[in-house]
Amino acid sequence: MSQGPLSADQIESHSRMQRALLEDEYDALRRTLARRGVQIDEIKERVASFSVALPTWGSGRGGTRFAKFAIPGEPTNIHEKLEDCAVVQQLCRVTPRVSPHFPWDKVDDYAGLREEAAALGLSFDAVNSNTFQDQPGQAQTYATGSLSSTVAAARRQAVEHNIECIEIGRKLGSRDITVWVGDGTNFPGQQDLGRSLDRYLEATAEVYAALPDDWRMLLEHKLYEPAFYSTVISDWGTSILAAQELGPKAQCLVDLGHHAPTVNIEQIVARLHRFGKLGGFHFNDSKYGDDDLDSGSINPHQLFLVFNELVEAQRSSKGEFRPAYMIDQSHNVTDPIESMLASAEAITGAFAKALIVDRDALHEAQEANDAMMAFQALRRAYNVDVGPILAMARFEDGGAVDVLQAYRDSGWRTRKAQERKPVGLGAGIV
Ligand SMILES: [Mn+2]
Repeated sequence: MSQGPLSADQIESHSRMQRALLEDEYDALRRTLARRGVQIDEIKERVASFSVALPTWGSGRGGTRFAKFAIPGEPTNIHEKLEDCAVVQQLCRVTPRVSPHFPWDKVDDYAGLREEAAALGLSFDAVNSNTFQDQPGQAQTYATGSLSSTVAAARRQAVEHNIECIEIGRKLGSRDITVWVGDGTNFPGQQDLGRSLDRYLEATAEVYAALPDDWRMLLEHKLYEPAFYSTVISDWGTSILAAQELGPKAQCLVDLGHHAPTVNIEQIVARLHRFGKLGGFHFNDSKYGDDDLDSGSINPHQLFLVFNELVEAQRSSKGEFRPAYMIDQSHNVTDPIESMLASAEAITGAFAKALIVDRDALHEAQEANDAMMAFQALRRAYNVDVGPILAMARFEDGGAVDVLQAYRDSGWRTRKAQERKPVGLGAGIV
């Protein structure tokens, strides 16, 4: 195992104190689940092999467009972000990959960065391009859009940036590029709704043509923000049509928060899978129209229902089933490491609950049109406290039984506050 940033001895001694209680709870749950014909060790093994990527930008404090409140010791560059992601991985054991964002995470030596990550126990997941903001010295502005801009030179620049991200990703060992554009309009009539999509498709096809054979392009849709009247890739319908037109290496990425309120997102997962276009999922939560709150903090039941569809999708998968899972949220008021730890726990917990669902009972009730018993098959699994399964899987892999307490006791942030330079005042989204 690679050396994590925290003391392994300290984590182990921390977990040792809780071991007796954990074993007692795990055995009690073993008996409960066995009565339902569920073998707890099988669930634990599936949980142990589950993983979700961390976004490099998630390790820093985010903000709204009004303000960002930095905390002492937060990371200031990709090297420090990797360190913090490694702390999360060392404690929770389900986040072994990081998803970088360019140009935010640009360095001169990507082979070196890959080695640096490996030494911390991390590898790289999907690369993310950024054509939703201008960078210092950039020739063209994205004020009129990027891949769909009416300005040919801006489209060209956006295409070249995406191709550069693919090249960087190859050096980092990535196999996916996630493309989200902020393109859209704020006024009816501002742009032609048909022609803007044409321009997007034409430009994106050039990026698609640059994909290596074993790569995927993940199209991420978003209903609104930063554009407030229309966005070019607004919903899963537009996304799947674009992915179908681009080709088999283009798939759709569903961000939990990128839909109109009350949209049935688990159904979107099922639909995309049906047509072989489910490429990935970004986890977060929302209360109103945002996509920034911590996973499972507002609607854990929805998270469970999403995983119920993902488990169904995996069971009915015809080929390789490897959706790119990533946490994508903005940590505005917490220590980002704590939010990522708690979110990883919530996401893995929803997955574990979905695994506990009695699929035979569910499918039988569905076939018999027994609505109540079908619902109860889900409800019975949702009501299980899977905490001991997650903790046992972590513990057996050298992680912490109580991730938040172990993190706080490590004094990591206090130490980093003395070592790292202050981030300073700032504004803006993550
Ligand atoms: Mn996202």
